[in-house]
Amino acid sequence: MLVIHGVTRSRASRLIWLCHEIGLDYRQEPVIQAYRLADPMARDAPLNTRTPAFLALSPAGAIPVIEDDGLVLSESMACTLYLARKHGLPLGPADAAEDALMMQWSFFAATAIEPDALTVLFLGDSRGSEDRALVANAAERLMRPLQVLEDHLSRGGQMVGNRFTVADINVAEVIRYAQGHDALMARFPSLIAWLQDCQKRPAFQTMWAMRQAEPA
Ligand SMILES: N[C@@H](CCC(=O)N[C@@H](CS)C(=O)NCC(=O)O)C(=O)O
Repeated sequence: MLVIHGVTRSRASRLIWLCHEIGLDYRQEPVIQAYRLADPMARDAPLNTRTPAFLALSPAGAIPVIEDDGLVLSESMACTLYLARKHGLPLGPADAAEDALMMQWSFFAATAIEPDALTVLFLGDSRGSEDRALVANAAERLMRPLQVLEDHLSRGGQMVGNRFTVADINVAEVIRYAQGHDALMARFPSLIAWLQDCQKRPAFQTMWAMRQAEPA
């Protein structure tokens, strides 16, 4: 059976959402981020990203990691793209061209959007003037890539193939990090409508309930 290492309050959320879309059985090992623990090396510390047994699986010390039929794989989007391709339509690609487009949009989200979107997520509620400047700069840099998504979604409605796919999951989970910045998101009506549709899906709701059930 597929094993997902990582708590749901992490990028493992992408994999969990995908598994529930596909109806794929999995076992979750709740490895937690070391930075969320006071002493990750303490004897009674929960399994975390600095635990030697986990580092043996993932030398980079990052979640999520999957084990599937002897394959050990890290990088959340490599995992979602692999699982979607393995389990096929409709979440996975119909052909090489769709596969390429799914990778294109996933890499675009991970490289052009995710770092600044995470700044918005982590510092968005901060009152400090330095943090507010960082958020303002991040929001400014996000304008261009978000406009690319806005233009794309206003033409087709979905990321790839006029249907909901792994590309929607990968991109939606990145955009979620910036979703709380109302002034930014209000500029992109097609993007926000698409995101809301993605998040209404039962599989997303299942993943979200799992996340909320975990300690913050
Ligand atoms: N690009 C990687 C990033 C992985 C990553 O940074 N994961 C975070 C949690 S979402 C982590 O494990 N941090 C561990 C730590 O800082 O201790 C991916 O998409 O999987």
